[in-house]
Amino acid sequence: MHFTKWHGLGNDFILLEQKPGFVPEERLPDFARRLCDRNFGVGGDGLVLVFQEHGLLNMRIFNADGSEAEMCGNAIRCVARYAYERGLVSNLSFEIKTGAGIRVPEIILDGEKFAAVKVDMGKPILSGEAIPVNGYGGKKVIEQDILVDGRIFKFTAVSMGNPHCLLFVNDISEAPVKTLGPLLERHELFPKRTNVEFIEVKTPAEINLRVWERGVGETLACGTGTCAAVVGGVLTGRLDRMVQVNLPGGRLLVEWAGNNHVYMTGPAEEVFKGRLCESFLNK
Ligand code: ZDR
Repeated sequence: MHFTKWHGLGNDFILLEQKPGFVPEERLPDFARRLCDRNFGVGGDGLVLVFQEHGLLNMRIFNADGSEAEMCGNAIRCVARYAYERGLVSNLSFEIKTGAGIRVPEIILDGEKFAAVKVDMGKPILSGEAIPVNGYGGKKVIEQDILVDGRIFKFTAVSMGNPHCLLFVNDISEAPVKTLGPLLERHELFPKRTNVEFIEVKTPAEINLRVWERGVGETLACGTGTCAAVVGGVLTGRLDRMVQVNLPGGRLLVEWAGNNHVYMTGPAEEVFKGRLCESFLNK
């Protein structure tokens, strides 16, 4: 079975063009976990399945721990470039069905050459019960208190199809990503667990961001988290609607436009091609 390896700003994925039934559905999480293992497998932050169904391009994303996420901003740029370069689509802009609904990437060219992918990431979800965050009903969750590790922090919650807990900090280099991240990921307020973003505002048009990803750990970049951070920054009066986001793995541009859709622009890179061994597949 052939696979390709991709990354979006160092957030890396194993991409398989396979219909989900290639291994029994109940074995998919374990398969993803084994494949993402950097010592016993190929290695990656996630496994992405790409397949056509009912005439529509689909993607499913599994985290390194085997859990399935609804959506992934960095992976969808990789899937879009894959689909474009492999001729699975014929236009520069097309629909991809994700666990969070349809998203619309657009391939940006520089002359003939690939330059970037701009993705219509849809509308942010702000209602507590939809994100989901326990105890807020249909209300927004903005600058609320959360007790973790014996201290109270202010957090804002936003879903971009997957849940994000946003913390604004003074200095990103000192942010307790590896200690608070896992505690917040599994905090009782978040019934589906959560991704956690630590955000330093440099100017209203530029932020630095580090992420603790649900089901993965600290990664070099997070597409949906970047979008959520800009939405949270606008809602709390910190940011403009067009923001440059600096992540450990590089830079993304995010705009929360007047039509309430969030647009994310960034790179997608193919790194290598490989073939899975039968023994690994059948284990
Ligand atoms: C953060 C992420 N890599 C992206 O680029 O959007 C998404 C991966 C899925 C995430 N870990 C989750 O929601 O469980």
